[in-house]
Amino acid sequence: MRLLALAALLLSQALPATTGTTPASALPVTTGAVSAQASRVAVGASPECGSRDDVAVSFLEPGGGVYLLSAGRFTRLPGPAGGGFGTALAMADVDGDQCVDVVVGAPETKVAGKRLAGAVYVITARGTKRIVAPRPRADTRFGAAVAASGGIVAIGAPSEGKGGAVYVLAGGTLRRITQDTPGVPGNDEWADRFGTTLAFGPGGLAVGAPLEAEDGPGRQDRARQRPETGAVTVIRDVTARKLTAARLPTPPAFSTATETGVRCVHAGRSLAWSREAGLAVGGSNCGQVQMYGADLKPARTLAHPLGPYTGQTPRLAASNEQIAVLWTTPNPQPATLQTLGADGDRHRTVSGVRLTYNGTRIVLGQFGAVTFLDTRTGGTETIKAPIGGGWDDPIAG
Ligand SMILES: [Ca+2]
Ligand SMILES: [Ca+2]
Ligand SMILES: [Ca+2]
Repeated sequence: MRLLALAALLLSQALPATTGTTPASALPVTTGAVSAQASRVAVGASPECGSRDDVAVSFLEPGGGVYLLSAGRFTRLPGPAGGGFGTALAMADVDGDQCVDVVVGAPETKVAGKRLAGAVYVITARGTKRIVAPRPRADTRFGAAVAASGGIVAIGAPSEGKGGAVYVLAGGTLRRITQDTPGVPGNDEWADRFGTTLAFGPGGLAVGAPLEAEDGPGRQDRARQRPETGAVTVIRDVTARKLTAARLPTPPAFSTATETGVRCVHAGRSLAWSREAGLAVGGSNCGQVQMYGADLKPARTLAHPLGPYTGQTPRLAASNEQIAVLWTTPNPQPATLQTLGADGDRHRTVSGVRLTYNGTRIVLGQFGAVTFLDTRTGGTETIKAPIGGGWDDPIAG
């Protein structure tokens, strides 16, 4: 992965407002400047971008912020204080300059007087672009999830409207997608939380709706009696004029209770999608992850090596070649890291609560430190965080 030049982040210039034609299904992007304090510095030629691997780490405590960890050093990224800035993170080359950019969700941001309307910041070498919903509304939590692939940014607003929405930023336009959008299966029902999780992969964009109830066709807005099975929808091409999408088959353990009486709920609470290793869907309450193949049919089911820990949602990450599952316990340390790749499964005992891939390394975030694990050699390197941080701060690489 070619990565963002550290110095480039210190630019405070905002990008010009995006212009261009607006398809009928799209809405114009709202832009605005972020109050970055740093002055302009020489960026130099773009070869700097590819010289080292960077990771974005959030510290959600008051006075925290989002930091770029580059060559063992943390540098704070420009951004507002508060507003949940850093609740969600993604890294990709959004503006196409060959340097990886950082996408930061701030779902608690007040926008136009609307509390918890939410905002997303795209931080590039040229500056920062702020994105908000075209019609900001209170309590929608725009930016609670973000994902990025190439020049496309997906933004979850899981509390918007009835069942939640996903916005797709591509080519300067912002497109709103719900379960009622033509081509998307299912119904936009109350509190589905569509857009809670997002993952781009070889087959499109996977969207988690972990509070979806498995209650048959039609709307069940008023009589919600079925368990919250959760659902994952794959939208094949989010830029297509007419969308096509499929809902993943419900994992078996989410439809019926196991012999111990445990039933999984909230499929799609965690998501990761690898080009080679498949699509991984995590739920709650039973310690299971369901894998899906390239055909989106169920493949393997993975189980927590220490048993069905109630309340623990397996954390997931993907590289092109591997899926990583972080099985946590209530303790909360240590955890078991399971990796799935062409050379089979591996289990390792680690300290970590969040994880991401950075090339062939897995990056584990925990209280006060970040650990790099080389998946080929098993070697680790732990770097102390600049501030204490919390147990569950987001990380992206
Ligand atoms: Ca870029
Ligand atoms: Ca639904
Ligand atoms: Ca339903």
